Amino acid sequence: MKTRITELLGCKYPLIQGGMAWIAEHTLAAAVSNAGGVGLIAGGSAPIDYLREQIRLCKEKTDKPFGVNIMLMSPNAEDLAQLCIDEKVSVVTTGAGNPGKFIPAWKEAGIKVIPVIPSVALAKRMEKAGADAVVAEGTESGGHIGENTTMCLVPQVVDALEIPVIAAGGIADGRGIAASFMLGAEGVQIGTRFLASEECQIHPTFKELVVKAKDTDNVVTGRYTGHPCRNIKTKFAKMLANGEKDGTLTPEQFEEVTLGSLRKAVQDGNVEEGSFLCGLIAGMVNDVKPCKDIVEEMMAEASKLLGR
Ligand code: TUI
Repeated sequence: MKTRITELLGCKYPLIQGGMAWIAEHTLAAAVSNAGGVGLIAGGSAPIDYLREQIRLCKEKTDKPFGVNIMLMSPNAEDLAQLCIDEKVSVVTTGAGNPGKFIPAWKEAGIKVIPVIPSVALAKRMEKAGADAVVAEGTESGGHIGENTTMCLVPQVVDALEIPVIAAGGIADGRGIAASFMLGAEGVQIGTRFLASEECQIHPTFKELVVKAKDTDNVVTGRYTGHPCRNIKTKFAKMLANGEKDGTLTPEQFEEVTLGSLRKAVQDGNVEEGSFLCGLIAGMVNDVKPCKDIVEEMMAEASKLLGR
């Protein structure tokens, strides 16, 4: 499956892994890259020394291209952006903001730049700013989300841009990949499916929640803070959603009780106080497998459906 994305990134398959904050570390990134996609290490709000080590460990595990996701709301974003240049990372994706001010330096360093965007307007700005491609991310995605759906957003972004578009949000098998190609995408970004991979280092309780989730076991919290996040519907997430709805939790209280909740989910599997960020497609993810099997099975299914 050759597209402008495989050409741009030098990978076998037009598939990149989601840059999941607190979750995507070098073991997962290297496994996805070794499987023929492009793995990503999440910068999140990590200290610079942690990310440097993760990049170096990833280089030891794979000679294939891999990247880093910069979460632009992080207070460390500037330092992490420079680290990607110093460590000669192949590709950077960005989330939760406008990466415009970093793009010239990344391009100068030969890094491929792929902003994740939730709207046509931002996609156009990113193309003008020199992005190599964009990820058009629908609201089906896990974590911090926009309002538009993958089905509606992807073709509109494809129509508006010259650069290639990667579809994201609600894709977890070959059917989703084939559908994305029908919408005009030339690649896919996949996060939730890789939560239930052997190489993903999240707490076993997190994996169990993903595998057991039904189609309705999912909820968006924090719309009123300006940072809506999609989660697995645990008791904690339901408490947040209800508190937001009935006004018993102020936005300030919301910020307070969710502080550190990503770490509590990922590292401790703490269902009482953790935020288990996860996409809407978890209902379709029913087993834990090696990344190689996940990637090969979904690409084979997509190829068959697309008649390639
Ligand atoms: O970034 C994501 N997903 C994320 S980031 C994250 S960590 C986090 N933790 C607490 C609060 C918020 C985030 C967890 N999941 N996906 C890509 C994405 N980017 N979704 C939406 C956006 C986005 C939103 C606004 C991109 C740009 C943007 O621009 C606003 C502007 O400046 O014009």
